[in-house]
Amino acid sequence: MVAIPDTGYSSYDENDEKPGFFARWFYSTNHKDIGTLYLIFGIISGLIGGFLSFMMRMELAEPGIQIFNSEHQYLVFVSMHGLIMIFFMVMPALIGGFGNWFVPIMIGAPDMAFPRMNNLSFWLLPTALICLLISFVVPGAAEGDGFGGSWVMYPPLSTTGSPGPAFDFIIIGLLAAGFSSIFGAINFITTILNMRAPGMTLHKMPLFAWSVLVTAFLLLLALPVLAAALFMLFTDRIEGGTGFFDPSRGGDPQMFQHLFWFFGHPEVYIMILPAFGIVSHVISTFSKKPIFGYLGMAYAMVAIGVVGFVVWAHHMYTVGMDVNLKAYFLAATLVIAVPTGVKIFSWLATMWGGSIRYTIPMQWAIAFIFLFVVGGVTGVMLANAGVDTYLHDTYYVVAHFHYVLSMGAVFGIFCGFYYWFGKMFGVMYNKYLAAAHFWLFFIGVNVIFFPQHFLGLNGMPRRYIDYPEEFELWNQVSSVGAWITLAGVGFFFLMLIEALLINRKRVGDNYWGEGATTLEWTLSSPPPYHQFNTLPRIEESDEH
Ligand code: HAS
Ligand code: CU
Repeated sequence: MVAIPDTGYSSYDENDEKPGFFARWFYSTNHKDIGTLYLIFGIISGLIGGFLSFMMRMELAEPGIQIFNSEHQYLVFVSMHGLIMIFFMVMPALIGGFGNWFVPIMIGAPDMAFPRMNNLSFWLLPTALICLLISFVVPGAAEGDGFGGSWVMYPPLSTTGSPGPAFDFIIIGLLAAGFSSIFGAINFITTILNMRAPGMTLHKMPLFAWSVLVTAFLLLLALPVLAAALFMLFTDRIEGGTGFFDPSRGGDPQMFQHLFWFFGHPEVYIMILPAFGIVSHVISTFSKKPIFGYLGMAYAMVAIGVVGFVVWAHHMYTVGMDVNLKAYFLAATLVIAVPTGVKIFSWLATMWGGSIRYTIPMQWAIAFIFLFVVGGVTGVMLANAGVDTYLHDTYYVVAHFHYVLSMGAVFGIFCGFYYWFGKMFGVMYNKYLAAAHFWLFFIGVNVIFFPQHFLGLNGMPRRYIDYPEEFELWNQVSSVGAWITLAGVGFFFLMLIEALLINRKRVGDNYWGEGATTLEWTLSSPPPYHQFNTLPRIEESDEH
């Protein structure tokens, strides 16, 4: 990585004109404003998605049906929780939020390459979310409103199984969200490949910018496949339309699963790679050491991205595929543990012998490493086709992916948020409120999801509103975890209110001190509205 150059990059430009409120936030072309919009949007979606999951946990706190009107309604909540958390919370926060805010600054660019397309990328998302929310209240199945076929949207649940407009709204919403991401990916790739400051070679570029570059390529290659699959569902659903996935008309429902997971597996790395990038910065800053194995870290992400495209059928071991094909997908999937291991051990090596400070972002980063490894090794277990025949569609899978998402991607988001909070908003949070948020959240999510491993191993299937009494204990524990997590979320909002509205304690440019060495720390906190006027020159440095 580079040493901080002395360039006058941070000089505040008096003539820097900000547009009025409406133009600033609605016609916005400024990468920092758009980043802020994405973060606010992510928080709102997180509240909606979180509410849905809390209701599910309350329903499952005891056997029987207590909260929901019907099984279908429960399945609608499951489906919408998944879709909203993935497309409207994690992706907007990590890529749209932090990506927009910090990639241009870190590579020394004046803004994103296509600022107006950036505005379009953002505003497609609220549009998409509204479509999804409409689907809640319009007919979706014989049993009631909404779509209950889960985020994977397999036919025939999503074709003949979901008559009525609810699922059509989901298709339109996801197409809009998909185009938003494709435009964003084009923007990031162009910006990073063409607009780096003089001297900022790819091999000096900070790891967060690397992570967004790799993620953008995954988005660009994976999302069109999802768009195609959704469009095929759309035409299959039309009366007298196509029969791509309908055996009675020469189609094949399994084909949809291939298309979906060709997108779906890269999608899970889309959600984790930017978190890897953030954690690398935080670990390095608070160990006061350059990241261990910088180039290995960058190319490990490239390797995860490439191999991530050829493992998709590990989600489909139970469809009756040929044993040799299973053996191939098994082996390919295991290979991903290698570059991921490179990352884990490089973070540990960065901390090793470092001068470690347990700040709030560092706590999130260390917790991230621990929890991601737990989620990663259960993934390796599931990758074994024989084992997965037993565990597929049980709570074991639910535990796996929440360890890598609710505790991987989401911890990455909070890690970045607390790291850059002062930089983005110019004020510092109260560290006791932030610590309460961290500990309640950390304990809460573990209490929710660790027992789900036991439930899964004992054979409790996922996507059911009710269960036999033998599963009661761990379900109760899991639901208690939901309350603890909710308390943690409460402290998150207290922290926000205290920092942004009440105390407004100003911070300096480089408030983490030595150790924080990427370009955003040469700018004032918050940075000038535009960094058009002075481009930094990146000095040669062999530190890494
Ligand atoms: Fe996964 C299902 C396998 C990573 C997300 N995953 C899901 C689903 C989601 C998801 C959302 O092969 C459910 C989708 C649905 O709704 O049906 N996953 C893996 C593997 C990895 C992995 C091998 N997943 C992720 C990440 C996600 C994510 C990252 C999001 C952020 N996953 C699966 C499989 C299924 C699956 C099956 C389908 C199951 C089914 O039946 O439906 C790897 O990328 C993880 C690598 C990380 C590590 C930890 C650090 C590495 C170290 C190096 C040494 C470790 C070794 C392993 C040598 C491995 C420290 C030792 C092994 C031991 C058992 C001790
Ligand atoms: Cu996968």
